[in-house]
Amino acid sequence: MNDVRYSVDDAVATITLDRPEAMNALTTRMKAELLEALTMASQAYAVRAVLLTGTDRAFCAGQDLNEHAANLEAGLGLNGTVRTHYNPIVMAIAEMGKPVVAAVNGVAAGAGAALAFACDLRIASDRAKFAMAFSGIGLAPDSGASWTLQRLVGRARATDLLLLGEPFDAARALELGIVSKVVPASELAAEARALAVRLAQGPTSAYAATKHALEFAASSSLADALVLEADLQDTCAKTADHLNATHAFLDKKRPVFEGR
Ligand code: T3D
Repeated sequence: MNDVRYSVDDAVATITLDRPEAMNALTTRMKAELLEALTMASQAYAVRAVLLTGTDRAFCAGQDLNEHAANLEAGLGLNGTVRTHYNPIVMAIAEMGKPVVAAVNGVAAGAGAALAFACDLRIASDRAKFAMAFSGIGLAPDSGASWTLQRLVGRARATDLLLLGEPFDAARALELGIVSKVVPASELAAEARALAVRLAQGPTSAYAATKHALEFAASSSLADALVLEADLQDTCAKTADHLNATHAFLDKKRPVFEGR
């Protein structure tokens, strides 16, 4: 991989968008590499949490507009990238049976912001900035932003942010509930890593079930959500992690989760 870095340590797969000269804006190659990295993280048994971040002063500036303009001029339109790249990337994050943490180190714009929204948890540097840049270039939201943002902040605020496209800083993102924590820039990498390691030491199957339940319940009736919860709970109840943690509680010990 050239523009995306992938490494695994302490059961955490760290995926770093690494094209700082263009604020980690997404080219076709980079999107293919990001999808490859997410697929590797998803399939690796040894990986139990994922950390997504960017190099230098940006998290991700969204679609690379130089490549985009070249496609438009060549009469290729979007060249199929929403269906071929963005949608599978977002689904890979959503369907990852492991928690995904976004460490938003700087600007997150357009599809870059949507990538952060697709993650399970977001922790931001005090230098982070979000820009729903789609309307600014005459596009509608993609990469799931129409789905995720209104679930994070409510429909009225999502409409405001997406139609007006006003950038907002990390403090505002915290107020809106988009990020769960804002830390000084110098502390972001360590804080985000500590969070990811904590999740990697958790009950991986229960986390996968929790993600599944939340996603399903977001667009289903209470009755249907209850049915799925019962099924997922049956699955969790059969895991060694559940049995061991139950005994650990009764023995007044700290549970050790092995992810199985
Ligand atoms: O195929 C499709 O397009 C469909 C999919 C679309 C999904 C999308 O993501 S649409 C939204 C695309 N992204 C944007 O519209 C964001 C454009 N960038 C900005 O609004 C601003 O650059 C930022 C808010 C991200 C950062 O502002 P600022 O003031 O901190 O930095 P800057 O000076 O504007 O940018 C720094 C450099 O990064 C600059 O290059 P230079 O002049 O130093 O050579 C700038 O051109 C470059 N850059 C920033 N964003 C992009 C980019 N280069 C290519 N593509 C970008 N998206």
